[in-house]
Amino acid sequence: MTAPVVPTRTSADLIRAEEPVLAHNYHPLPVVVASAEGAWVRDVEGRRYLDMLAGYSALNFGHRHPLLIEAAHRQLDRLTLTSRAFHNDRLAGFAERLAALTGLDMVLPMNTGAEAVESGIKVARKWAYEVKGVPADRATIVVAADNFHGRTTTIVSFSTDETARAGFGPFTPGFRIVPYNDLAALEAAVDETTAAVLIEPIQGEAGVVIPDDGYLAGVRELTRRENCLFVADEIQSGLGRTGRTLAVEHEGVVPDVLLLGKALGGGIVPVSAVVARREVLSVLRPGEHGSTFGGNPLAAAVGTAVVELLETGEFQRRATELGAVLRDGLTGLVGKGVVGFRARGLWAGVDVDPALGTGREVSERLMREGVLVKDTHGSTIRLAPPLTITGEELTSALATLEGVLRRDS
Ligand code: IF1
Repeated sequence: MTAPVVPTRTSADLIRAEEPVLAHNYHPLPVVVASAEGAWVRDVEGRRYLDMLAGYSALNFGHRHPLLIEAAHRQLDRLTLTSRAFHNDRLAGFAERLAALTGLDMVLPMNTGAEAVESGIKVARKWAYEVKGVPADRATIVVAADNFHGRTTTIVSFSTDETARAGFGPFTPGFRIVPYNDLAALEAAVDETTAAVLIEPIQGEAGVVIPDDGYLAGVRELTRRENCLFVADEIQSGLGRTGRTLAVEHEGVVPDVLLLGKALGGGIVPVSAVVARREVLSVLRPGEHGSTFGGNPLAAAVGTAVVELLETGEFQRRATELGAVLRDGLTGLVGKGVVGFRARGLWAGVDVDPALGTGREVSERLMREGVLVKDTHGSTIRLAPPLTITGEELTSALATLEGVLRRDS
């Protein structure tokens, strides 16, 4: 008795099938990806698209980088999970290589970016009570308006995006919000209760907002002077995206606490980490924090392979060199449908003339032309291709963008 031939469901079938059974917390573009390699994905019908989003920078090394897939396969055939109730033979190597890559001392391995942010908040508060001497439960953390640090209840407690907050209260106290890129406002908000300043070195979701030169150095100097922690959320800006291993390197700044995620897992498994000075992470003692999957051997094996890729400097160089192509291409589009852009390395927020459509409408037009991007807010689209993209692929994507922005399209 041969199994009945079930026709493979089309993209349209699969999109329809999701509707009654999948929570509607996203409004995806109408493309159903079935396979991918490098900077290219294919939908169910075999159509190819150039991926200019790269999983919001989780795919810095492209889809299924061979060295990362090999590391994953090798580990899958040996050991995948032990919990931290026992040691495993991959974690020490991962922590050593990641600490060395970042110039900091200790690693707290977690899974998602939000978990790294939450862990960073807990550690900063504990440091404030035990090291700085802030009275119990009085610690404050200063954050920037228009921030994006994840979706947990505590994290949206300090979001300024009503869509991310509405309906999820009551909220976690202890956070002060100041305008981004404003050192005077930051100075006014920091006082003897301040445990940390938590900021993105470049604000991703806000539309790739790059602070003035000197802002990050100013935050570093202020937090040192006021004896509070500089916590840099590099979950999206880090790991090669801006042309350096970390975006803070553009100002020669070393934070006290670094939050990493997304590309740290190579686009294969969720891997995140809090990396910090010894004095900070030493406040954690057994039983005070943890995670079932944090530091698991599969994550550590893939994370180690990611660090090895970054140690070569190849991806940082590519992001710098191709970032110049991106910047030049976007400069050429100003006045031709682009009203402005911000770019660093292979990362750009492109403000499209609203008369030509919303970011979503431009994203849909690009999709129909075989290029995948994601809008952020209003008429801004984000460009963040894999750092493995070729110059020809990047130039082709820019030409496609120029085409869809022509009024006649
Ligand atoms: C979604 C946005 C980007 C992040 C920074 C922490 C996290 C993120 C700087 C949390 C995650 C993701 C979340 C994802 C889409 C994407 C995103 F549009 F939501 F805002 F990239 F800009 N810090 N960003 O960018 O990491 O827990 O997701 O692993 O929620 O739709 P996570």
